[in-house]
Amino acid sequence: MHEEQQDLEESLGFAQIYNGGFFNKKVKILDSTLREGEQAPGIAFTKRQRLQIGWMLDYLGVNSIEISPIVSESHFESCKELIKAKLTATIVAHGRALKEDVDTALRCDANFYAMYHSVSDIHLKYKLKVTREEALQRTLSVLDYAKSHGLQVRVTLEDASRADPTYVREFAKALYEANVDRISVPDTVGAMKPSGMYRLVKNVKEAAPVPIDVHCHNDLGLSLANALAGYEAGADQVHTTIGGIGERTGITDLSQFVVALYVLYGVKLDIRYEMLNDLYKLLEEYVKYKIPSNQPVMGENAYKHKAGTHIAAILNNPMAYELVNPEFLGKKRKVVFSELIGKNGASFLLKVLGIENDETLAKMVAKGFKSLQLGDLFELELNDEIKKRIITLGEKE
Ligand code: HCA
Ligand code: CU
Repeated sequence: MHEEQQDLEESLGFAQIYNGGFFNKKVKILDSTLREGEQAPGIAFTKRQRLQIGWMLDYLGVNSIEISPIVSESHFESCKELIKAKLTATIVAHGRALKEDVDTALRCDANFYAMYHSVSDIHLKYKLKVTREEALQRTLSVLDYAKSHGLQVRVTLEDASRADPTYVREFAKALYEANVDRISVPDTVGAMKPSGMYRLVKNVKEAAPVPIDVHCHNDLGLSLANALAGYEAGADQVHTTIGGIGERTGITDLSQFVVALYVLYGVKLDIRYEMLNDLYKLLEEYVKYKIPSNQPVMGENAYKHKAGTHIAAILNNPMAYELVNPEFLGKKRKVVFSELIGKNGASFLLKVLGIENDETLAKMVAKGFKSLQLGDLFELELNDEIKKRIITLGEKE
């Protein structure tokens, strides 16, 4: 067994038994920061920023980068430039099921077009004002148009999660028979439980044996769980954005998905995990949007340890309170000194400062921290340099 995988098994312990072990099936990542991400309120990229994000995503190793050339002239040019850059990732031009949008994608020199058409009755009735039959015919005719112009085509069954399952099957089957290359199964308003997402993907897969994408919105905070359920059901590609940004509360977060896949499923993708931190910092710089500190995986607090008992344990083995080594993601482990420091934390601090100490002194310092009542006082990065300064560790609490 691979050494890293063994570490993972140790960090998961018996959780593996409840989780059912590793899955070991790779999956592709389509990042939609430049399309779905820009639909997030308050977020707009410049052309230079779109290119920079595209390059970084490509270097990170995502399989596809989605962008919509139909939004504006600036988006059109960004899409065209990204295609011209000949990145390793496929540039997916996203647009409506309209011939004019296919023409726009062609003018960008796109090879891959992703078009969306609603399939739920609520959308057909109130958004598009068409019947189910018209919706299908319209989509098939644009699919045919796009294919006849040499494009590879993905069709998104928008609002699939709220649509009639029988109609979804018919729609998917017709697309398959018309040679669609991929079908995207979105949970457009975040209406799925993980078990529901699993069944939805199975439903589409049974009707159309083509590669399936899943695109999960986070309206109830389930976008990661639902993307993983879709993956378990056999989806071949998952949509993500940096920071999970997107329309309303966004979609599955890129870092959370790839890290959950690694930790819980033992699946290491061909991506540069250690670059994730830089990528997230880049987003924060461009959008003046702070990744919330308690956000899983990339939040600032994710690898900070504060309670005295926790500090004592991680000094012996960080896995006691961490599933993943922060360095793996380009992040740092930190210790927070506060009134919760406890005698082990106090002893550690004294040693870092070069002060030999015994239990009495450590207890006095811990008491001093407690009586200050000033909350968090400072943080220290727990790196090898700091560790070297410590001679002995971890007296009993
Ligand atoms: C949208 C709809 C979409 C499309 C997803 C996809 C959704 O905002 O235009 O093409 O895979 O959530 O249904 O983002
Ligand atoms: Cu969406």
